[in-house]
Amino acid sequence: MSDLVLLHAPHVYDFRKKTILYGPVSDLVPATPVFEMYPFGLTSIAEYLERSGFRVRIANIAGRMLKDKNFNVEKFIKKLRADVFGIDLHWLVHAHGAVEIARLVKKYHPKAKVVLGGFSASYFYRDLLGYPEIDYVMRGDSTEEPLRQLLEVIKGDQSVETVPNLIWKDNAGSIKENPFSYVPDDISHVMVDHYHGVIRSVFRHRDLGSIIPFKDWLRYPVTAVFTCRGCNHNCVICGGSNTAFRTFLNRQKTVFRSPQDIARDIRSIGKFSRGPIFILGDIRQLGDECANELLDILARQKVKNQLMLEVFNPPPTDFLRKLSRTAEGFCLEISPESHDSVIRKAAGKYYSNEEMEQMIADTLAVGCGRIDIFFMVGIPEQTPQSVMQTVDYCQHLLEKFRGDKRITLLLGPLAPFLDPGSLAFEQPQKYGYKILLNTLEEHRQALLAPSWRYTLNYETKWMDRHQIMDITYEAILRLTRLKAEYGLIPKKVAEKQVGRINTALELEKRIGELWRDGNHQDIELLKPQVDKINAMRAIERDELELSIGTGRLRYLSSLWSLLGKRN
Ligand code: B12
Repeated sequence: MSDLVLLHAPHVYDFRKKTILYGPVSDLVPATPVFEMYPFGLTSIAEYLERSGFRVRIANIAGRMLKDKNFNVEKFIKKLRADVFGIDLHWLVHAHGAVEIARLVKKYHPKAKVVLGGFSASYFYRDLLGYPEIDYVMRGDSTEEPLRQLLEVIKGDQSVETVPNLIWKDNAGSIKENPFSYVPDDISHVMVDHYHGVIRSVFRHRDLGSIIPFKDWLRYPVTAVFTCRGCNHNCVICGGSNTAFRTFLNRQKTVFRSPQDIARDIRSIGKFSRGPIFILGDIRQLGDECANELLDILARQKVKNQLMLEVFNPPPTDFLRKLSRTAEGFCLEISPESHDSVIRKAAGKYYSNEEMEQMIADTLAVGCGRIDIFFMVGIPEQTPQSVMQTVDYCQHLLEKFRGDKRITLLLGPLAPFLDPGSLAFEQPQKYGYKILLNTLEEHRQALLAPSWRYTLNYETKWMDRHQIMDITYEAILRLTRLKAEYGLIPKKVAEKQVGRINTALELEKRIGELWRDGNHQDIELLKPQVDKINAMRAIERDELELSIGTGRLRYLSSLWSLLGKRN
């Protein structure tokens, strides 16, 4: 029996039975288009509550469904025993799945309470309480302590009206909003030992499958380390921007973890994994002093895992030099979004191509392992022509840096949803957007559409959703050919990707015709072809993986440290 079971739903339930051409919506993240990755915060919640004396279990339903096509979700949920079930609706892409999983929980456990949380739940909290199977929504980016209080009052049969950040229904069914008052400006009490917490849970429940964060994780065990909650920047399309945090998560100030805590996480991961570690959030946001301190500690720690770092703008040469001394073969990620600095500025990023190219030159010169450069389709002021010019610019970069194999150029669509809470979503006219879906239910239904083109929740003044889809495919096609031309990817692999995209385009066309005619039955007949295309792996996924050799996970070592022999 658990006090709390945390469930992660697939984007759509049951995706295995639906005919949906997903498109390149998740090609630039480690998860598949089912978005099986659960919010990392679930591990933080679980560890904090366990430390407070509660028994918590995480079950990645989406992951289990992906791994085993016969996995019986209802049977699995029926067997679970808990007073409270938590379901994340962090990413809006889970709008359909999260509510459907809540329904199944209530079907088999009518007396248990169902609580939803995460960024999208915090945004759509009123909509959520309209579904009878959802009892509570817990708002905020830091729910560990409010959840502890919720479990406490439920156990003691007391009223929930004292629990901060909670939205609930009283006996008459009217919605009650407790004060949104728990927004900590110090988070040193959480994420203290969450990596080992996860491993302990695997042993306790003898259930590795439910905890794996994404489908390919055992083969490619990349882990993440968080540096902050909140953000100092205001990218127009981002639902995790400074303004979004202020407005919907009530966080007025970004809270940073200390260099010591970040370094402790990295050390802790090194005990069970040799896989790459992604340090999330530009460490320069911590301030120069703290960023330097972190690098000094890491240098002393002699980190063996390859480190990946993201930067929000080009860092100075000194920083890169120091980084290379600390983290040999590090990987750097930057997202200029467009080649055009005017468009980049309209998206909320303020640096020139000269600055970026200087950074690329410096990063290569100091001996980085790789530099990833991300461009996006669907940003303000961007036309189809401009997207293709971005590919021209990629060619310019490959020319300038003589096809250096350490440069990875990536392009993807802003899809399937423009983030709720982002400036563009909240003030569409100002930023040239047209919002096509507003309520949670509209988003839920759109996720069931047979192609990602009809799922998109936005258009821009410069591109409608058909153009966004068409130009994305065209640009990826050309970029793929370009990479093959410069020897960045093998010709055979490029041909396979070109074949995959061309087949996807044919299917898109057929689905479009049938959809317009209202012939939904014939769309169903395309399921085998659609499933085949969905299952083909995009080349970008391979490009984004770092080589990690053998001995990636050191299970025995982690078991050893759990037994207390080593620490
Ligand atoms: C790191 C990150 C990622 C990582 C994932 C890490 C992970 N597994 O959590 C990667 C790069 C893989 C990623 C992918 C995606 N991301 Co992202 N990501 C972020 C980022 C930059 C930081 C998140 C963070 O720091 N979390 C801190 C951890 C510790 O806390 P947490 O997980 O949020 O959990 C806390 C609360 O949210 C809450 N909570 C969460 N779940 C639950 C559940 C319950 C029951 C309760 C009560 C509470 C609760 O309590 C937790 C603990 O306090 C944010 C932007 C930002 N500044 O926050 C975007 C962000 C969350 N991502 C976003 C998006 C859109 C995506 C993608 C859909 C993009 C795409 N199309 O591929 C995918 C989804 C992948 C998937 N699910 O399979 C949007 C979400 C907008 C929205 N409302 O939908 C954000 C806001 C901004 C952005 N555009 O990047 N992302």
